[in-house]
This record gives sequence, C-alpha cells and structure tokens, in this order.
Amino acid sequence: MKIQKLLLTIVLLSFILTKADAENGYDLWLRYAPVPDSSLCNDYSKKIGNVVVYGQTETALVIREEMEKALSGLLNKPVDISDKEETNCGLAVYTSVDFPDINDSEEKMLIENLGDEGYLIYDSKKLNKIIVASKSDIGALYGTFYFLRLLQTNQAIDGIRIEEKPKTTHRLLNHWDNLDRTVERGYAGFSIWDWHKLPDFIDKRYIDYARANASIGINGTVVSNVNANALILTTQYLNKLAALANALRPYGIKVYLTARFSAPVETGGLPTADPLTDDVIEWWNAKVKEIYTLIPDFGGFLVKANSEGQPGPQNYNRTHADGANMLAKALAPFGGVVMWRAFVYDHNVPDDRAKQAYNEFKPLDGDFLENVFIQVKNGPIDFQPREPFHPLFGAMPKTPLMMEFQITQEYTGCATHLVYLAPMYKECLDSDTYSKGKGSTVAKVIDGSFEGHKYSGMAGVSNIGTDINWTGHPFAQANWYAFGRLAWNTDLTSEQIADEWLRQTFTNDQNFIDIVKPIMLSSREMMVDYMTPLGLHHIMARNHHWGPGPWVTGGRPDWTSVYYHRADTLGIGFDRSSTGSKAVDQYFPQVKEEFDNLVACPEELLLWFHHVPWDYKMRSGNILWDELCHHYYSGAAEANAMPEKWKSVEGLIDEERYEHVLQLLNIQAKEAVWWRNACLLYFQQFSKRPIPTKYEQPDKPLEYYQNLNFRYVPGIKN
Ligand code: GCW
Repeated sequence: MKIQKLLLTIVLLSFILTKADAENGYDLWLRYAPVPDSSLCNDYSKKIGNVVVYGQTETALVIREEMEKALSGLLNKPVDISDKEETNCGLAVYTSVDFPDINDSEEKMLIENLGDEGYLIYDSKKLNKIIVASKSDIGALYGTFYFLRLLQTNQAIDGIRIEEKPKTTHRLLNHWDNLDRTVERGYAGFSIWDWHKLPDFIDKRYIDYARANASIGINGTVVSNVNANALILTTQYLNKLAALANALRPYGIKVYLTARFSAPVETGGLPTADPLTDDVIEWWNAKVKEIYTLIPDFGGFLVKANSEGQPGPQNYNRTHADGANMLAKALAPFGGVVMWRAFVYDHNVPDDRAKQAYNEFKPLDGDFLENVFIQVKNGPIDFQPREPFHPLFGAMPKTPLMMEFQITQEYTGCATHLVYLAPMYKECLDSDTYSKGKGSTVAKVIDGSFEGHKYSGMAGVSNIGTDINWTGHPFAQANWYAFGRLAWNTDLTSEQIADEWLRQTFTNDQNFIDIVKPIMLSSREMMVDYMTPLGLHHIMARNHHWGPGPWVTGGRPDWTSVYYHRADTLGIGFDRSSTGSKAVDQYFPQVKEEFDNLVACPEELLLWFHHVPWDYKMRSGNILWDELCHHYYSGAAEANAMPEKWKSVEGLIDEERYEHVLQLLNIQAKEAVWWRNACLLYFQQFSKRPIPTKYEQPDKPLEYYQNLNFRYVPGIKN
C-alpha cells in the first residue's frame, strides 16, 4: 500500500514538474524564467529590494503588473510592487515629469528632452536606487521593458545608465487580416481579432499582444487588410474597434484602419467616390469625426489604391495626391495620418514593373499634405528573398516615406522555414542611396532626419495568428521581435537582436546561443541560395508563393515567372541596365553606375539588373551556370545540415519547442532540395549544360515538379 502511495506521489510530482516545464511558445520573449545563476539572482534581489512604480494611470497600473509578473518569475519569489515610496526601495519607476526624487535639474532636462516615448534608466548613487524615468507613462513602460530585458538576458545592472528614444514616430504592424478571420499571407492560423465577439468580449490575447508589442516599442496596429473591406468603417464595426482600442491603449498602441477608397459608394450609398466631389469629402469628414468620437486617439488610415484591383482616385482620373490629401484633410484636425502605399503597378502599363511605383510617385513629391506618408516596400517588386532597395528612398525628399517590411514569410518559406529576417531588413536599411551624398542610407531617409519631417515610420506586415505560439514557426517570433527593435532603433545589429531574442525566448545557456545564433544569422542567405540566388526573383509557384515555379507563364505577364527571369538559350536575367529597361536610371548616379555595370554590379543582384550569358565568368572563376548550381547546392546543403546542428541542443531547452523546431527543420531540408532541383532542372533546359557531376543529381525529372499541385496552402483564398 505504502509503495503504491509513493509511486502515485512520484507520478503526480513528475506530472507537475513536466507541466511546469512545458513550453508552448505563448509567452514569446516575455517568459521571465528564473535567473539560473543563483549568485546573480541574489545580486539582483539585493539591488532591487522593494519596488515602487509611481502614478495611477492605466499605464502605471500595467507597469506594476508587468514588474510583478516579471520580477516574481525572474527572482523566483513573490515580489510586491508599491505605488508609494517604501523602505529599502532599490528600484523606482517615474511615469511623469513630476519626479519626487530627481532634484538634479540636468537629469530632469534630459528626461524632458528624451520626449514622450523616451526614457532614462540610471543607477543613482545619491538615492541609492535604480531609476526608470520618463516624462510620460508610456515612456516609463518602454523603460520598464528595457530594464526587464537586462535581467532576462542576465546582464549587470550595477552602475547602469541608459538613454533611449525611438528613431521613428510611427512603428506599426500591418495586419492583412480579413473580417472573416482569414489572414492573407498568414501562416499561423486565423486572425486574432474576434470581431464576432467584440465589443463585449476582450480576449486575453489582445492584452498579451499589446504587452509583446510594447516590449519592443511598437506603437500602432493597422488591424485590417490592405485589400480592404468597407464594412470595417461602419458604425457596427467601429464600436468593436473602440473596445479593442481601449484594451490596447494602456500599452501605448493606437489602432488604425485600412480605408477602402470606394467606401462612400459601398457603404455610404453615394454614386461616386471621386475625391474632389463635395459629397464624398463630406462623407469622409463625417466618418472621421464619428471614428474620433468613439476612439479619440485613432491613428489614421492605410490605403492601397489602384493596385491589384483595389479602387482608387485614378478610377476618377484623379491623382494619388488628390486621394491621399482628401483623407489627410479629414484626419488632420484630430492628429491622424494617412499611409498611402506606393505598391502600385499595372499590367496595362508596358514599362518594367520595377519602375512603375517610382514613375507614379516621384513626380508627386511636394504635393502631399504634411500628415501623409508614402509607404514604400523595401524593394521595387514585392518582398522577394533579395531585392535592391526601392529607388523611391531618397527620391522624394519633401514627403515622409514609411518603410514597409514583410514579417510574414510569404516569399521566404511560409510556415515551415527557419529564416531570420533581420539581416534582410538591415541590408535594406544600411543601403546607401547617395541622395544627400555618401552615407545617405535608407535608414536615414526614413527616420526623417535629413528633412526634419514631423513624422517618420516603419510598418511590418504581421505574421501573427491564433496559433498557440502566435507565429506558427517558433523562430518566426524572432522576425516580429526584430522588426520592432529595428523600428525603434535602426542601428541595432542583426546579431545583437538575435542574441537578446534567443536568451529571452529560450535560455541564457551559452552553449545553446553559440550553436543557434549562427544558424539564425546565416539562414537568410541560405534561403536566398536555395530559392533565388544571384538576383533571381519572383520565380515561385502561382498564388501560394510557397514552392518553386520558374515555369509559371500565361495570364498577366507581371504575375508570371518568365517575365522576371527571362531565361533563354543565351543566358538568364532581367536587363534593367541602360541597354534594357533602364530601371537603373531611377537610382542616384553612384548607385546607378554600380548596378548598371555588369562587372561592378554586386553578384548577389546580377540577374536582377542584367541578362547574363550562361558562360559568363563570375568572380569565383566559375561560369554563370556552374555558379548558379553552386548557390543552389550550397543553400540546400546548409538547410540539410540544420537538423543535425539543432540536435546538439537537445536537453538545453524544453522538449516541446526542441521537437517542434526539429520537425520543421526536417521539412525545410526537404523543401530546399525541392527548390534546388525544380529550379535547376528548369533552367537547364536553356543553359543546356550539365549539373556538375560532383553534386548529387536530381532524382526526379522536371515534369514531376511541374505537375505538383497544391490546394489549400495557407494564406490565400483557394
Ligand atoms: O505581396 C503581394 C501579396 C498580396 C498582397 C500584396 C500587397 C495584400 O501577394 O497578397 O496583398 O502584395 O502588398 O498589397
């Protein structure tokens, strides 16, 4: 009997222990796991002592809650957070300019200068405590998350001094979420916005979403798809949105909507949506007023107009500026902005698609009102694994340009590929446009510092859904995280961001970091190698964009692959040089010269800008065809080595996420070979050259790959 009892206790205990250890990824990078090194943990405990967070605003409350949750977890003991000075107080958070303890006017001034979202964290010897201070409660919330990140990454806090403020004013997620809860290009389940149950049901997810975003400085969310539904602008939905806005507000997150340009017709019953018509102007004015009555801090509108079938001002022979300014005028009295997308192209226009956005928008520079952003994708085509930076960056000095990155992995492996996108974002941000001479990086263009624009910003197309871990692939969380960190500070490095994300999300164990960080850092180049090396682009399968489809032809030319790779018996690549489409002319002279010249052109963009003979001698000494094979084979080989590398971290992290990632890496390895074989066999028809015999030859014919047909791939309407 006794033995039975003992056994039962053991079983129960082990169940409780595994339960406690179980990780499903829901907590993201806010796990607040106990600091493993007990002496460091003691040091923290001693230093922090009692904690006070001043203020009674909703945000102050939220800071207290976060502090309590975090410190109890990290220090592995109950920690109470007070709202008034306590004895033995080692950490104090100030949520307004009214700082009881800070008498030093220099410090006060500094805090004022860091602005509403900035903060100062310092270890005051005089007061014998660490101070987190901002002139606003939101700044204090950001400072709190920074401080907690230091603890989560096990850093020293003795003597710290940190001054931070964001480089951009608008740091937004763009959800391509439909009202029926499907997510365009979403690979993590359905939309987290439960419109049906709003406004009365506030899902806990909204709060955790807000916490996660606030922790990386994201301050706005466009909740609806750019392929817009006018219904979201009706009173019924605005009431739902107001409830959501109330839930997100304490975390400094404003809500925005996509505005369907034809809404005055579709839901307003007007005969036209012509932006220069009085009735239409009045309709939008009234609509905006209604929104602000319900949501006093509504952020504004994001608009996709006259692109891919979306309505816009050109339907009425008006310009993009006419359309954007009409909305901007309505929003201006309330402080709202318009984000008008430059992702505009038309197959009826005979010019190279890569040139069309520039052709359309550059002449309008200076025509937009102050509260209009032009939101520009990082590259001139469409979120490809690698693109040169968009030529509009630097070309519209009078207009604030908002960066649009894609976080969701539409063209970078969808749900199954571990691809850390920070290096891709950085590559674009660090590109030199030469718009104001050497050093005029894209980052500087978008932070508005050259022209002193009032607004500046970055948008990321969200990869969030209802999956328990939010993003489907556990490592896709890193892309959400990296986007937020870079939107706050474009100077951070991919390496720094990966390091802090891994430590918070998995473990501070150096063995783990040393194995996994290099995997993350090389993953983007690896993916380019097995999908679209040497400047190839847009050669994925039709509609779902998940697998290879270099053979895609028929229908709209600019939606086919053959339009982009132009492979023939002579060579491969899109001639955008001065002998071709002249897309290079859209760049400033220093950049143009480099891209235009076959020899000077960076090889990673070679086939983006040039049609190159198959036997062209590359820098490696290989001919182009062999070099192409080399890239495809090395990318696929690297992907195939990843599962083994990952196996060496077994036991260093929780079993659940270890297994989850391992299975996905095995899929990625298979899919990399699929990409490699399909693309090389297809291009071989033109190159008429063998795949070098040193490589394992494809085991299936081209037709096999061409005949693969997939239904219900996530992210599209089937
Ligand atoms: O990348 C393409 C996608 C579309 C998307 C479009 C856009 C929302 O394939 O699904 O539509 O870009 O950015 O508007």
